[in-house]
Amino acid sequence: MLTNNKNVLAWVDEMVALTKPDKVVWIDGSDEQLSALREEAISTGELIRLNQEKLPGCVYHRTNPNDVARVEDRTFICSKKKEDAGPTNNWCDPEEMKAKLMPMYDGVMKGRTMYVIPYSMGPIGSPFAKVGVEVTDSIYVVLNMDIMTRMGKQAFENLGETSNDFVRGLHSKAQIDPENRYICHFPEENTIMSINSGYGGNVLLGKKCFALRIASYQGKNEGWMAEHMLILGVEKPNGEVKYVCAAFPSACGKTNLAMLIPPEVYTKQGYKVWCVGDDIAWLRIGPDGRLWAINPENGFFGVAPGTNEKSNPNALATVQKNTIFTNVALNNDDMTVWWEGLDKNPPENATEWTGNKVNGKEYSAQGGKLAHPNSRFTAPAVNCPCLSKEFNNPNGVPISAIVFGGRRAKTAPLVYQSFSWQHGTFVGSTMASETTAAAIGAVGVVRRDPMAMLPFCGYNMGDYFAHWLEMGKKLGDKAPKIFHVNWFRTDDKGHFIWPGFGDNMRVLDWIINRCEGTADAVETPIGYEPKPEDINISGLESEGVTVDVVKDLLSVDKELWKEETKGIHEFYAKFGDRLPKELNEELAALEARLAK
Ligand code: GTP
Ligand code: SPV
Ligand code: MN
Repeated sequence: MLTNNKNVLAWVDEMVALTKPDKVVWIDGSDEQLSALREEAISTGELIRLNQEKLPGCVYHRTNPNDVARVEDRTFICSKKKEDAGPTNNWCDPEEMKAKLMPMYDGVMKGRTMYVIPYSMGPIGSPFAKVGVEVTDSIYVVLNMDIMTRMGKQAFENLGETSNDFVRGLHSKAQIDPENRYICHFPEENTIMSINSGYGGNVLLGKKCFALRIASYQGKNEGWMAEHMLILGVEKPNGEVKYVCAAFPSACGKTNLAMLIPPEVYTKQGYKVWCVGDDIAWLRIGPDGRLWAINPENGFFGVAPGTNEKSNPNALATVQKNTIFTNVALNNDDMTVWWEGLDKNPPENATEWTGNKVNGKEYSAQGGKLAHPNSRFTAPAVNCPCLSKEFNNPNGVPISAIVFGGRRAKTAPLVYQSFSWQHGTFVGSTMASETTAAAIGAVGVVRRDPMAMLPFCGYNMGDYFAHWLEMGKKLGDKAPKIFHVNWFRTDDKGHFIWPGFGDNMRVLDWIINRCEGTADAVETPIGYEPKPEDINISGLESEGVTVDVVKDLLSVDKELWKEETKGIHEFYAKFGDRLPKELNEELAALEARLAK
């Protein structure tokens, strides 16, 4: 036992009595303990040791093929009142859900070991940080939590003997039965229950379940925000660093933007980009009245496919050691890993993500993909060559700009700025994006995903929008400026027009100049846009990007936008009187500007 906290001890006792493990192991986080667990998992086949010369400390894991992504239709917010979960969440009465789950958890760990994982979201001792305790029957979960959080004894340091301020997380793989898979949140009880999955977002309970669903609810009550945002710093040639948060839906480019390497025209002048976080931001108003952000995580759970030397060299460097690879392909010749988009040489003697061995070129006959589209790496933040020196700063970093974005083939332009915080809240609340492989279900379907939080908001999103407006009022003229970007506009052949990745720096540059008041803008019905010639395209000639192309990327098709407002009306109608009236006013104002 690593703590004297009475509430932790009582809850763990209760979980032991419920799940009846053969053995209980408290995770202190020591190297000896973790290497023993790693060896145990290797001996049972749960993990496969990779080539220790090429990939020191790295291991490989495959989940059950029925268990490869978040399951939004089996994810529940169990608040006492249905209205408090709101129209965008699955809801179930907490007692009813427990009545369903308890028999499933009863004795589920018989013959297994229960691992008790204390962890901190946020640097230990930070005023932003929060403690969680996850009990699980999975070593894979323990080893991932070690990378993704500040895990072990240290997490209990500031909890004291009587505090009840920790998030309880109960996880069991059970039988990995998709029909009985549940990811349930009890925001009013600081509790998460996950069963029948072994996949990332469903089982690393510190991540989406706590740091977004539970924390968003805590943030509303305590006056701060938990957001699905990356945090990056742009260092200018004079050494000054400006921090930006960006919310894009799952698999829409957060990790890539957070680790961006600027194009040569910028590096020559001395610009650098530093990564503070790639997925989640906790934001508070600081003593100076500005908005400050920490990354509550300690590692990256990133999408593997598409990661390569050109698209994201920093991510590739990050995953060369002490990394867990999940559902990528295995090269059996040299025990290394491979995924689509890594290079043009798929291994011939490979095991694909499903566990099937494939030989030669046969793999393409088996659905064409060696790695699952949502295959991932879990890598320690300290590995990242561009990690910000503020990464562990307990007070976080001050935010100048908030950026929203998604995958839109046509409607949304490359970039625009909102007229105000209130208008920016409207822009975020009406975000839409094509769905990706990060969640089970159809891919490529446009859906509303406000602030990229649709699957992650732990309470009524109408109240969430009101909380955003409230935060804006508190921030006043110190509020970050709000922008919207879209890297994913396509031409008539369906190809992306904007080169993206490192070249997104060119858009960040305009954003930062707008925050500093040094860039011009033109007013359009949807917001302020750069003059096409104010996006620096020097060096992009070879990619065929001209001022005319930028002009095209910035065009606003009024007819498409009028269609868009219809969709927004429909979406807003779901919230009834929980929708803040300011947002309907913004919608009416947009319609009036479009009608002019
Ligand atoms: P989650 O971890 O699910 O939250 O995803 P994420 O938002 O961090 O997305 P990530 O950066 O991993 O990118 C997901 C996919 O989008 C990858 O296949 C990338 O190659 C692709 N992508 C990222 N940035 C760009 C870009 O600027 N342009 C284009 N065309 N694709 C991009
Ligand atoms: C996402 O889907 O946004 C992720 C991966 O970051 S997961 O941890 O599975 O949620
Ligand atoms: Mn994410």
